[in-house]
Amino acid sequence: NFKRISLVILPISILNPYSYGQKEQNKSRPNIIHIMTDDHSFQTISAYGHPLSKLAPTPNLDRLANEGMLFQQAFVENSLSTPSRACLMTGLYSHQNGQRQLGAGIDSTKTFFSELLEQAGYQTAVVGKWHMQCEPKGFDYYSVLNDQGDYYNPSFKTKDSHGKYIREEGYATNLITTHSIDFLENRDQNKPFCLLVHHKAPHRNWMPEAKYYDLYENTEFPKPSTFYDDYESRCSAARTQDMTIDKTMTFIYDLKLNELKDTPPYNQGWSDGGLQQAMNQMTPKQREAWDKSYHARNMEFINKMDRLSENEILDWKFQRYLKDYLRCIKSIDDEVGRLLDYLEKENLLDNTIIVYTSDQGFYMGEHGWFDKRFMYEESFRTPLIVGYPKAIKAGTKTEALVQNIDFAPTYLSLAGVEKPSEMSGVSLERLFSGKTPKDWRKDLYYHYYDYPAVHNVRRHDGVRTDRYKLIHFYGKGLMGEDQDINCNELFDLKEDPTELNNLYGKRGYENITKQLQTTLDNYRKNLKVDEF
Ligand code: SGN
Ligand code: CA
Repeated sequence: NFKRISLVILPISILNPYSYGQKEQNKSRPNIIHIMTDDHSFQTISAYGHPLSKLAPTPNLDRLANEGMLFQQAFVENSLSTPSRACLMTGLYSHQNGQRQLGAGIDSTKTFFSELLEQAGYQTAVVGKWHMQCEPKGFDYYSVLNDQGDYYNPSFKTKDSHGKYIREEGYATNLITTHSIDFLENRDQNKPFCLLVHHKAPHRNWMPEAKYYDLYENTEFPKPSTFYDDYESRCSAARTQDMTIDKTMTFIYDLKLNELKDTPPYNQGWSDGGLQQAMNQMTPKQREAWDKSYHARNMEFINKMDRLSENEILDWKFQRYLKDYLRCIKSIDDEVGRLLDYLEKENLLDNTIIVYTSDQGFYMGEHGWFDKRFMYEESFRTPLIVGYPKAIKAGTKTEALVQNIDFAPTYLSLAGVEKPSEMSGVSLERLFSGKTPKDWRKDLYYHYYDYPAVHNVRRHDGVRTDRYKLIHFYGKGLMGEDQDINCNELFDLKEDPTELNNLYGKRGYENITKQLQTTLDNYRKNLKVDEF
């Protein structure tokens, strides 16, 4: 062991100004905590100031933002779970790391930043959702969920469980936090650590924790201004998706009307068995608590359902969706608070960088939708809050364009490890002062590939600058009535922040279109993108 450590430490001590011994060096290298939720929209974090979050505040996330830095233009490269996780681990775009689609692809021969940190003497761990179709790589400790994981009594696989998933009693958000704190309690205190806390919540089907079943029950959440979008002026992709609250969201699985489980046509949805399965997995006590809150209100709606107009039903669906989603967020916020309190108690806050983000954004009814995938703002963007008192002043905000391929380079540079030359992302450390360097990137590249697939979102790539966005939808129509598509959208985000007005091909936009097309062409060429 000694041999391995000394071999690897040598080049680092050359890079590192603190060459006065391993122990001292470990004190100066920061600990890293990367908290990543699943599908958390920036609209539902009060630090971002969206009207929704005023009704459902997130005090602990706000505390992190107030004491640290709020990124107001943070994005993903491919708005989906496993692709986003592959970007995180490798610092590479999807076509470079292989994970283009949800269900397959990761090129596990690519270097994960966790491997480099481990080699550099960090103690590394991942807890919660891993999801990629490869074993966690570069971790001293892991405790990961089976695939998407379950909200109630989920199963975890650890390094010691020999490939077996073992069920644990409790609620996912709490268990993931508890395992994270357990790792910290039992860590080797002579080493810096890097801990990835990957929550399952608030992923579909948004099952809250018992103490919050009744929270927001009397709150009326405002609908976004684009809720009744008719997709006029957009490419056909916006119309042919399958992710509306109106048509796609199901009464049983998504909206928890378990009482309809034997009632056609409500019980014909492909996913509705999912609620049964989740409820069967509850202990009798958990089940009792669930029914105590949900049964009466479910019946109240079911009994009047036939008399309600389509619009009234849609209103009810929206409110039920928002309530359950935001209840899940409340637990996330509590548990981030619990972790922060632990770090404070252990005097770890000063020398730990704490990052809060999501694997992508989510639609809270914008354009009539839930889910993600599109390059439109709500799913392209992701929340990003960074606390790091050593380098970041309290209350800093930045508008710099950043992307999830930047995490790996950031963590490596914080640890004093040189970034492998093939990594596409760049370290965010240069932004911590709050000033954006003149040579910071001026645009971002996006590419979504998961079609044909659930939710029926067409393949597309595109670029975004501070102000404009160009999207190109492409590919053969392979589902239902889908046509082959080759269609562009251009948005002026300053004049049209909700992206309703496609300016592509309109008079007066020739120059900006040309500029953006050149930027897009350059990305495709330089990154060797092989389909578009
Ligand atoms: C599941 C969900 C989808 C969701 C994908 C991807 N269906 O398939 O609604 O888009 O995950 O989500 S469900 O019926 O199983 O809930 S991701 O966050 O993992 O990318
Ligand atoms: Ca996700």
